[in-house]
Amino acid sequence: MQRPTRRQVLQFAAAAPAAGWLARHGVTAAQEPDGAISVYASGLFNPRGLVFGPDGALYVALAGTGEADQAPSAVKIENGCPVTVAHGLPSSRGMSGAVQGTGSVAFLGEQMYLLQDSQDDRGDLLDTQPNGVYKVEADGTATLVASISKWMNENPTKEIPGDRGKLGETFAMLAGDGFLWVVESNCGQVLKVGPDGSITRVADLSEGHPVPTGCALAPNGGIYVGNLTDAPYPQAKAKVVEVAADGSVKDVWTGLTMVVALAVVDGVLYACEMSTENTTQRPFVRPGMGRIVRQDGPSGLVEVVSGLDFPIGMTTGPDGMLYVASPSLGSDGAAGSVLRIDPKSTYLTPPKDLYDAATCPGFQEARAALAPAFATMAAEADKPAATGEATPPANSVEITIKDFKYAPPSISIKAGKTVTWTNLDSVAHTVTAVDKSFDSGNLNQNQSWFFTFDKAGTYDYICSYHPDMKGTVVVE
Ligand SMILES: [Cu+2]
Repeated sequence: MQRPTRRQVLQFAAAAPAAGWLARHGVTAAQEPDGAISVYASGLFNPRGLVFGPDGALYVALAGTGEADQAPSAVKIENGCPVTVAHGLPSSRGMSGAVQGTGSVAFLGEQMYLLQDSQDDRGDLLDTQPNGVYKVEADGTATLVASISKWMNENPTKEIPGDRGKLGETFAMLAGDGFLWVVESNCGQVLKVGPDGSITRVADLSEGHPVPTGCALAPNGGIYVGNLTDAPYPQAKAKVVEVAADGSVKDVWTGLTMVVALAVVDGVLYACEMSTENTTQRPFVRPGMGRIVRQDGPSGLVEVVSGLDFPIGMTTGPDGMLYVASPSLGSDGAAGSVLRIDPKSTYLTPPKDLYDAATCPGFQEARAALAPAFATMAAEADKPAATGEATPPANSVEITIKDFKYAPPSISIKAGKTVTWTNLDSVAHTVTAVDKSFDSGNLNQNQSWFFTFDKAGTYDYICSYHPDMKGTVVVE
């Protein structure tokens, strides 16, 4: 099929800016050009970062099953299916139940490196298998090269987020010229890690908790870095910055949403958005709302493909195609895949039978099990916010939520009293009883929620997004 000219693409963009929307609402999209989107690999346990190795094969980091088992940490794709090349790094469950484990793979020459990204709160791993860079040995075991968890604790960023955990969130890794770039998401920083284990901070991106995520090489020795934003992942508030080799930072692409990965093809930037049009109700994201977009001006974009289920990793192949790993949520099994997508496409949507021919072990079964998990997620995200029309009694006890703290953190009240929490932070929080006896649900900025305590007792509560936020209500 002949490629549309740039003018035709622009005309189509002007005529049908909501093609993704049309597809989601059952309106048939135009015929997809043959080969514009296809399944390159399947049967993956929570695929994350991916890269083509020096042998020309695709390597994929796997977060695993969420259990401390022997699922592979990284695989090589052969004939569309995974072959284990590294194992032994932990897999665990992170915030919102998402599986976390090995997050990225990169090569310096022939040597393979993995970036471990266990759930930030796993302090028990600090001295044994911390987050950081590991070297893959000939027998497939992984040896620690640089503990980024430990280094972060000794070298804090300018701002420390309220949800700071003990390990950090080592989200993405990319091979530079003789060293590895690492993006740490929780505090927000770009690091250089040498094969000798040395760690240097190139840029401190901690201000305002942007949650930097995916990266791609930029011209002149720097990198592009996208950001996720904080919950509830608002529309068009994410961006891509360029971190130059000297550490200076400038915006290069704004107006994006929940960016998790970047790629450059023929000098043009592409962003992978994990989920768009997010809601204000946990888990905020819904399946089928992920997309790949192409830069079109400093704040402009053209949709390459929409309708993806939580895409999380993206790289370019030697063939100039985009390779996209998904889903990042919803499965503990082998439901993960890598799609091969023509970057020159516009307004693609995955055809319904896309996965029918994928036969890697465990894939079809795990994919069938995704449907109910996805349906639950979508229903939760679309539920109306917990805060209703009702107003608390006039003698309610007030607690504010500010700077990731409940103030006052501990109160004593008589049975029958009502407590009202008001979130003054720009990021969302919750008021969630540790024993699950009450839960505010999502509280956006300036939203309030109240609860009447009828029974004596000590009620410990946390923010379910930021479990380090703790409060106590003692009812006498
Ligand atoms: Cu919070």
